[in-house]
Amino acid sequence: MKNLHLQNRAGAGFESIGDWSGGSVNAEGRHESGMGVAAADFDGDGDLDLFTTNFAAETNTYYQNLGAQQLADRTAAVGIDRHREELAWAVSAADFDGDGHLDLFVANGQIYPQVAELEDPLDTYRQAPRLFRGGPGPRLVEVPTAAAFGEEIRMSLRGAAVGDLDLDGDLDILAIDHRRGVVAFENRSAAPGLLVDLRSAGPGRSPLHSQLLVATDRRRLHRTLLPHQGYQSSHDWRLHFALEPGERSRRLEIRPPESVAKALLGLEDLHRPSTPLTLVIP
Ligand SMILES: [Ca+2]
Ligand SMILES: [Ca+2]
Ligand SMILES: [Ca+2]
Ligand SMILES: [Ca+2]
Repeated sequence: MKNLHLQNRAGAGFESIGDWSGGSVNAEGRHESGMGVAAADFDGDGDLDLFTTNFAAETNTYYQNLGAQQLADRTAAVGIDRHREELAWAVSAADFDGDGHLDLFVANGQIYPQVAELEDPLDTYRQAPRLFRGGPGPRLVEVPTAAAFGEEIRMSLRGAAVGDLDLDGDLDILAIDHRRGVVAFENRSAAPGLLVDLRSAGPGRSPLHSQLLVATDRRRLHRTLLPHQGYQSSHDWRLHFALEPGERSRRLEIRPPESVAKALLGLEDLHRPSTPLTLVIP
């Protein structure tokens, strides 16, 4: 079934644009069986790119946002065109190892326990979750399961929420296993970042969809407050930033969704592990 890419016509409803935006099919022109979706500025140009998870026998798909409502399937270019046999659900693009580059977490698990009777080593009910590490280039490099999760785990995961559970500045994961219930993955990367807690001044207003930009001496990092994504999950509302070694932050800028107004804040050094920074949007 094709993905729906809907453009908001600002009070005039939504227009389905996936047939010409490129978002309704993959690079092979095929419709996929979408399960979850994550939006983040993966390529660092300021707009939101998309990761979709798909059913067994399909890849997960990365759509790079080219601007002008055009999406390009760059799945193979970023290196996630593997593990087609896995059935994926939740997905999150976040900087789990705190090196300044977005990584990717994918929760996997079959829906049919009967696949165990097939005795096919590739088609199993319990499957490994996957963690891919981002870098300065576009490639995502898979972290071996035992290195990523401490052991060769196999689960049947569904939803997953990402947030700093233990308040040490790095992002942990709470996932739902279909049989075992909640599973917590504590992040032990020991590379904390800064968490920014956006609040709105006054009742009836929300910081949702606000964008935070951190300008450093090397680049510009964008994070958008979109906590409701992945698969049936809601993440930590605090936005997480981490920088490369030696990188220095220069400025933090808030872009509320409903206006072009900007709030500027000078920021000396995001490398300081600190309590979350609370910012109130005027
Ligand atoms: Ca982008
Ligand atoms: Ca990273
Ligand atoms: Ca943590
Ligand atoms: Ca930790």
